[in-house]
Amino acid sequence: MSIKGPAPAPTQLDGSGLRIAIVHSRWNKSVIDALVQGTIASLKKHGVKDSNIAIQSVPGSFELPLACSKVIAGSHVQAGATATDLLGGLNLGSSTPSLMSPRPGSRASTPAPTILNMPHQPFDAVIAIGVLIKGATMHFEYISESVSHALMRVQLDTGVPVIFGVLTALTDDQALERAGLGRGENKGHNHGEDWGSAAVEMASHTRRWGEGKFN
Ligand code: RBF
Repeated sequence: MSIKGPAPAPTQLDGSGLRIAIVHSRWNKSVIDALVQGTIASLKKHGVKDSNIAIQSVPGSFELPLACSKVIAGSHVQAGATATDLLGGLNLGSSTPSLMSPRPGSRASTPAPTILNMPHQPFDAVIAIGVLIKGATMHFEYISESVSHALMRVQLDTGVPVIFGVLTALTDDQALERAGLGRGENKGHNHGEDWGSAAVEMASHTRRWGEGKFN
């Protein structure tokens, strides 16, 4: 029996109001696919709606930090644009274009039901998923170190939790076991499940703490 692994969160996790992005690399894809599936299952188990989960991919782990940073920034732009569209879609007075008489080519010409289906909330957390397997080159060390530092920087710079879903494995077997795909008797544990719950917990904490609530 191992003593490793996270204890359950002290309070019930509720992801029903959260919007979460998963950004994953495509190196070592069979392991990545299992981790992404484990993460999605965990997010849904904690109440995150399908429509509030966005998935993006990049070539390798080295690309993850920039991608996370851009995805966070872009979701703020998207939320702002949707809010503007919603306001533009309302008939606020004679000088304001209404849905019945939109300016040609303006955002206000978008039908209201479409606008209402658009995401209007920036991401509450981003989960970065990659699999680095030590090979014969120094790449493993360089990439592992720079990616972990850079992902930490993204979350501290943006204030949006970035969940560290980057496996650093010495062998293929280690990577497989950490995705629940072990080839031996021990299938291992899919760490994606922990990353999904960590995202919901950290997103909820960050919101609450941001509002000055500590109970
Ligand atoms: N990316 C990974 O996500 N996992 C790896 O195990 C991995 N190993 C690499 C080994 C070498 C020798 C090189 C050149 C790249 C490797 N990459 C790996 C890709 C890297 O993260 C990145 O996508 C590319 O270097 C392009 O910037």
